[in-house]
Amino acid sequence: MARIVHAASAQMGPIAKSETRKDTVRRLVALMREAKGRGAELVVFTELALTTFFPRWLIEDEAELHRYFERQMPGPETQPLFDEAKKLGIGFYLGYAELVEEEGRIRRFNTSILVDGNGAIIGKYRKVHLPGHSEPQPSRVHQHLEKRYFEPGNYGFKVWRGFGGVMGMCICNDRRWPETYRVMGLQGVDMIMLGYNTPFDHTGHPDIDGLTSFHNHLSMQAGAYQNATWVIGTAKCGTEEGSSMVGQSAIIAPSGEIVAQAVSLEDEVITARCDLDLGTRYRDTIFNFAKHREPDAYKLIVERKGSVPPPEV
Ligand code: ING
Repeated sequence: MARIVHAASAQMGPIAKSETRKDTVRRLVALMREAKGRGAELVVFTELALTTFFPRWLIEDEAELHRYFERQMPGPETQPLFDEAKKLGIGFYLGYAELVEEEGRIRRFNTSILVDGNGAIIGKYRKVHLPGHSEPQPSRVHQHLEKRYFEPGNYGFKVWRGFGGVMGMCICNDRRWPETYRVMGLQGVDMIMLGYNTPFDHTGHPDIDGLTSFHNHLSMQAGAYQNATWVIGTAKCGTEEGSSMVGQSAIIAPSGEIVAQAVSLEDEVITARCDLDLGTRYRDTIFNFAKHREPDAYKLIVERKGSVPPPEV
């Protein structure tokens, strides 16, 4: 029997610094209801979906910084989203800033969860690839201080059974790294969900930043095709506190084709009928890892993180 998932991506327009959790949860509930009304059983929200993208600022007061974080999930302010999901019978991916006490210390992660149609959390992921800097950069109009506010994720890239298939998660910058998709691809993932906050001025090099939209879809389409998986990427977009961020939320098939794409820079729901067995057909042919990959040929002796010895001439 065909494994069909009716999925939605719920793009968010700007979240102002002044918006409360109540405000953002209200927007998320409205998007969830629209997704359900259009037949979706799963809706993918974005990265850090409960607040403005605060890593654009240097925040030196710890109490102020921690106001952007969730100490419980669900907590009193996010419980209405879980309640609505259970009432509607729809699952969701949600990105948020996580503050926990683990191993005897306060730890902060850029986190996402996967919640099933009964409102139960079935998966949790912590962002591995943190872009930007840990110290403010004098030359930048907007900072990008994820390395200052979050630790790299310590869960790796896992997959979970749900919605009739094998589900995976990542967050924003993770989508630019082939390893993200491959580690889940080697686990037989059928659908990878992710949210992103992607400013147009990240590097400060106009020739690179001018390709932000192209690189956004290139990363997700390549990851989908090369690992025979659906990819759903949901933006937080528009001009948020002066920072202009790319939209283009998309639902991408294992063929690499974009089957649905947002056209605004506001809250917008897009949907698609995702046949998970399309991925199976690619995994049985072109990307039959067991038949065609040569792991022994890929072994590199990497002496230090990120460095590869020069080729022997
Ligand atoms: N944001 C951006 C992202 O990876 C970025 C950072 C923007 C990197 C543009 C490269 C180019 O989409 C987050 N939050 O990771």
